[in-house]
Amino acid sequence: MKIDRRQFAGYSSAIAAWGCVSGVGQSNFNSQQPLFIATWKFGLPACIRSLETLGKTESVLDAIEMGIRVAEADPNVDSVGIGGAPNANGVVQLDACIMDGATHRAGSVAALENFPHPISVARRVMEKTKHVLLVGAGAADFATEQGFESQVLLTEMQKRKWQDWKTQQAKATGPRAELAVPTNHNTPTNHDTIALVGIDSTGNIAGGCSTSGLAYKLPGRVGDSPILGSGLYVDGAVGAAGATGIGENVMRHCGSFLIVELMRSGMDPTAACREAIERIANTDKKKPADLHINFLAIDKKGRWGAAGTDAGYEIAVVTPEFARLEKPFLVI
Ligand code: SD4
Repeated sequence: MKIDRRQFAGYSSAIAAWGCVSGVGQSNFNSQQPLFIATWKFGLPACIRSLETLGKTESVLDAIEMGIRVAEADPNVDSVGIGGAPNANGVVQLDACIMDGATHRAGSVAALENFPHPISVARRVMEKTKHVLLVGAGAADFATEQGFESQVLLTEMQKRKWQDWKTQQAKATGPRAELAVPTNHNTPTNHDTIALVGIDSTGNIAGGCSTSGLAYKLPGRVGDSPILGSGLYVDGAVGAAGATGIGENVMRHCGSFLIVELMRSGMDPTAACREAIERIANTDKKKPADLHINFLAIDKKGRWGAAGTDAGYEIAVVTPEFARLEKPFLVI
């Protein structure tokens, strides 16, 4: 894609002028312009970085990677990268994936320890190996070989919260896994996984997802986020979808793949996200509100949409003309 540099400078200042405006729902979009959307409030600076990166390198994959790195680098985003929530043993294990719609190339890492930017390691898996997914110590060895620098990811704040959880845990009964559910849904902060998908002005689509996973998960547990088709799926001929929420409720249904297939059959992005949630709820015989699953999607036409079961769920939408947070369709 080609963005005139002066025009791009104009785009950036337009975004600065718009700031964050609350909006509702999805809409049609001029497919001649790039578009990035991401989960949660912290998706906004990430998507802005994506748009800026696209203006510089003209690569939608670069845009996805650099956008997600913004959330990974922020210690106040407490479920992604540095400052992410640890597992039951107090160790931060990160999951991420990246996927290119045109080629279906993809890379993932899971249960990666001590590397703050799993999205970049995932991209290296895609570009430098014949594999798609590396996990645990193998993923960490690969990251070291590739020159990524390791660092301590557990912040003092997260350590204190984990210690409090351990104290409560000692008093509780029942299987540990039952207690390993996020405590942050429906809270004002709603810090969760970042799923970020985007399209450039020539219709190239890509996406990525990055998370520390469910707080206090069993060590070695991997959720939906690095699993292609679950936490993320991109098909250049159709669109892209991503997820946040309780991964087990997404990955048993290949949630993101399902949404892309629903869009292929003609649904718009919001309708596809709603249908996926309703189908999962029906199959599981549960109320949607009990599932804690939230989706977003874009299609090849440049339309975007989202639906979720958590009242606090919001998405960031960034184009050269505006940058804002939107309230997705709530399915309860
Ligand atoms: C997971 N889906 O590991 C991720 C985490 C998340 O709300 O989004 N939590 O299950």
